[in-house]
Amino acid sequence: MSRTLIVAAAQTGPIARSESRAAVVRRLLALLEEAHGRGARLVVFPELALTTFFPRWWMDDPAEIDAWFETEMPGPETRPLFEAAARLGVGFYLGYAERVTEGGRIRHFNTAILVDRQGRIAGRYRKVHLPGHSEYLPNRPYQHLEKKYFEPGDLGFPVWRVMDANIGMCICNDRRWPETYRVMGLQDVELVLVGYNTPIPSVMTPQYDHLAAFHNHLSLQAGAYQNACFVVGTAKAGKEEGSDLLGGSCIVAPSGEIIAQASTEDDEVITAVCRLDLCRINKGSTFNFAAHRRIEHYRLITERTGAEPPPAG
Ligand code: CDT
Repeated sequence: MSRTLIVAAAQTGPIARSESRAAVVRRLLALLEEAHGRGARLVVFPELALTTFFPRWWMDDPAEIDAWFETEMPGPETRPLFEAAARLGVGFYLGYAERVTEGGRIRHFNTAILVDRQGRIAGRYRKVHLPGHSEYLPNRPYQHLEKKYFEPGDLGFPVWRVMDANIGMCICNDRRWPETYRVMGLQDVELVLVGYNTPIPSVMTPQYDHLAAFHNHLSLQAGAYQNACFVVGTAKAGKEEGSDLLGGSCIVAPSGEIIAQASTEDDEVITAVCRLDLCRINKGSTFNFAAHRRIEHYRLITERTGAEPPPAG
């Protein structure tokens, strides 16, 4: 029997610094209800979906920093999302800043959770590829301080069997790295969920600002095609606290084709009917890993982090 899942990307427009968690959750609830009304059974919200993209600001005061983080999930402000998931029978992906005490120490992660249709947390992912910098950069319109406020994720790239599908998660900059998708591809992933905040101008590569939308779709489409899976990319978009955030939320098929795309930089729901068995076309042919991968030639990928030129000839 063919498996079909209607999936939604619930893009948000900008979130103001002053906007309360309760107000943001009301916006997310409206998007969840709209997605449900359009038949969606899984909704993908952005990275750091509960607040403005706070890594753009330098902060020293630990209390000021911690105010951006959630210490419980669900907490009092986010519980209505979980209740709506259970009431409507709609799962969701939610990105947020996670502050947790583990092994006797306080830890900060850029995290996403997968909530199932019963309103239970079925999966947790912590962002592995943190972009930006940890020191203050002068003469910039804003900072990108993810390396200051978060530590790299420690959970790898798991894939969960939920909602009758193999589902994996990653966050924003992770989508630019082929390793992200391939580790999930090796767990037979069928649906990769990604939330993002992509500031323009980029602190890292202002030379490529005019290509930001192209590089976003290039990465999502390549990940989907090369691993024969659907990819759902959801932006926080628009002008947020003076900083432009890329939109372009989209849903990509295992063929690499974009099958739904946002047309605004505001709160917007897009949906697509995902026939999960389409993943089997390339999982059983061009990208049949068991038949074609040559891992004896891939050792450098896990043995070497940075590029080294060949010895001079
Ligand atoms: N949030 C996030 O990961 N943004 C990065 C911007 C990188 S430039 C410092 C992205 O890949 O979109």
